[in-house]
Amino acid sequence: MSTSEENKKSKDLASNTKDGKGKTMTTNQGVKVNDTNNSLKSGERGASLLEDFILREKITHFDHERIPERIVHARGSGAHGVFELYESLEEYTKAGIFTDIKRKTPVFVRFSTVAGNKGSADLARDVRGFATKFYTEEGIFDLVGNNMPVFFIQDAMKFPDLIHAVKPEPDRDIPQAASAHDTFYDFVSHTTETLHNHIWVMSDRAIPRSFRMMEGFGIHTFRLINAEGKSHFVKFHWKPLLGTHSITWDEAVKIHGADSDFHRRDLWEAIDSGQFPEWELGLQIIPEEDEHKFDFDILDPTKLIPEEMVPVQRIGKMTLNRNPDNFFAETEQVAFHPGHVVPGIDFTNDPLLQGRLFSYTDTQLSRLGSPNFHEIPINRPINETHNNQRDAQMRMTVDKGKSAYFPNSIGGGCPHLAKMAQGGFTSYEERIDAKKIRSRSSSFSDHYSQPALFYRSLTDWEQEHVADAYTFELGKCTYDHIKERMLYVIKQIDKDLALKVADGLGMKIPSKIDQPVNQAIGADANVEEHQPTPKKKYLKKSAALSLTHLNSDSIATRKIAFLVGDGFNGAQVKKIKEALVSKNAVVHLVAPHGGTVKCDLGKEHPVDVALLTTESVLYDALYIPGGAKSIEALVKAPKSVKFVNETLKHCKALAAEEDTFKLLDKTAISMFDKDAAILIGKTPKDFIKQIAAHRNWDRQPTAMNIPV
Ligand code: HDE
Repeated sequence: MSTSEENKKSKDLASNTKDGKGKTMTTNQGVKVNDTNNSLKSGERGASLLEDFILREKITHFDHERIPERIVHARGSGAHGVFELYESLEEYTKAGIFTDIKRKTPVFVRFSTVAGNKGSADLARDVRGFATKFYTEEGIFDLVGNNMPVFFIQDAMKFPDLIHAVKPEPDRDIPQAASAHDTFYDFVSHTTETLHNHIWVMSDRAIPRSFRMMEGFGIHTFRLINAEGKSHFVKFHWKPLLGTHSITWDEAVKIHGADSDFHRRDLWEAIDSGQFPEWELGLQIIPEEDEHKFDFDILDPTKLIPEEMVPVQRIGKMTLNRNPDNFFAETEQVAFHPGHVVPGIDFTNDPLLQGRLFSYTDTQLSRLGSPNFHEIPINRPINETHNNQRDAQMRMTVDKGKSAYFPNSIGGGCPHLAKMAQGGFTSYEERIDAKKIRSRSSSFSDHYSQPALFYRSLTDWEQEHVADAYTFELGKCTYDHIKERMLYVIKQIDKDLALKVADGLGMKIPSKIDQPVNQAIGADANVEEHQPTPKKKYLKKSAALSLTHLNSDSIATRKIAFLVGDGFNGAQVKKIKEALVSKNAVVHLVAPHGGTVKCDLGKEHPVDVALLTTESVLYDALYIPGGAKSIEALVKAPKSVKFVNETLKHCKALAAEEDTFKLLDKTAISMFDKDAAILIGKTPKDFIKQIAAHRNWDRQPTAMNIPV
């Protein structure tokens, strides 16, 4: 049975899917069309006639093809899939997706960047959205998360300020999809609650190798409610089975030019080739009684719960196994909402989550144009829906009957209310006894302990990348007072980090700054007063915060370039290629010219891509087979030296045969201890091990000095 046959949502979408193959062209009114190339005119060279309904329909539809792009997360890529549960969580929740292990719940996932426009480059330094729509038998559950476990702000009221600060500056509309500019750092330096999410953005998490190799987080604390009505707090995590991997900033900048659709293409090609990306869903479950046992407030979305304090239980697996049929109909029109929950899942009072519960319907009204957006095929649930909501623009459903109100007798009292036994939604009866107040809880005021924990938990090379990122971003700012404020607040996270950044900027860290450090929580509030001094250190390090924590020895879908010229050693290429392809890696023959390339056995091989039209940054590893003539040809193609040097600079796996030194001697290889930098004449097994490790960061100190 094919994937789409067994997936209830794919079956449901099929009723709205059209294919024009073998069909006659018609107007939207069903009239057959004989000519779609010429408008109706008064004579061959005469004026066009208004009565031409075929022209009018074609142009009118075209004129209205665009809808407003998402105000944030405009750039995105989606895929269909399925979620399967490992074991029932009945003890904690009555939600069918978390209790019925026989189900294959259809999902649609959309990954995105946040700040850039719809056509912006994929490799911007940015948070990634990771939004999952579960089409459950009890209705839609949307888990609308990010690839970082915390958010910039604590209260929804600050969201427009945050986004206005990071988006292009309003007078000149630059920079596109970049946080490295004055308005963003003006905001961040005045709003210290941002610093935790911000340091994640300075880390390599903000430049993932692939959507398929990043974690996802629900961020807010939610509730699970069991059949007895008992609540547990929960945090949601997605753990990628390919491990977590990132690229370097130098690669990101170059990928912008070489292939600005890098992540979109990567996701599409992996699914298209049958290499389905997989994530395990992990839960951190916290009993109600433990709400106040932490050194931070679990309702504060700028805080994570270290996995060492509450372990992540992996409860099921999501597999993305089908590309969309139509980008607009599916990926663009999909409408997520953190308020789409099913019985067994409920909200907490996290003030950011509460604000989101309003925003997501509101935004669909301007983006999709009608409260009937739930009828768009990608958005409609797989179970039946019935209520007395009626009409509005683009209503698709033909509701029968006279009564559109409740209670009624004319309609036999229908649709009738779900009794509890039939699984109706009942909100968790949280006890509330409080004064109405516009303020921020002082339990949210510790803004430095967790960014410090994050930085302490990184490896040396990760820390180095963080320092470089701060230096780059602040280096792009033009106001000195903004940079000084930033240096001051970075010092509160980690003094050595601030010193490195100050050094890179050629500035000094000020010992104090004029205005209160946090103006965001209220005009007269100085959050410094609430800061724990020294910073809290409930954990020395949290291993789970480093990218190195989630490893995989798989090289599936890794792209490996074979640099070849005419006369390459055919036997060597065959052996290495077979070994890599058997592990589901993707091998490309990259040659100084297009067409075909001849090996020393006289056989012609199709060139996958000519050197001129590709770049090393699009690959995960490089192999150079022997063959005197081939090496001669590569030496004559100067881009091959750049290709090798960049592979070295970005600390990627590099294997070559003994007789390739005529080329290698022209590269930066002499800067390294050769055995550490390159595998010469080694077995495919060694190469595979290095590719799986993703990068050899021990090379980094020397690699930084390669001038490419
Ligand atoms: Fe969103 N966010 N957000 N956000 N968000 C949107 O909804 C908003 C927040 C996230 O692929 C918008 O349909 C407010 C946190 C993702 O379609 C909008 C606040 C998290 C996506 C909106 C937040 C997210 C969005 C724009 C603060 C991680 C893309 C288009 C109160 C947990 C979903 C849309 C997709 C999209 C508002 C904060 C994740 C405007 C007001 C925290 C992944 O409604």
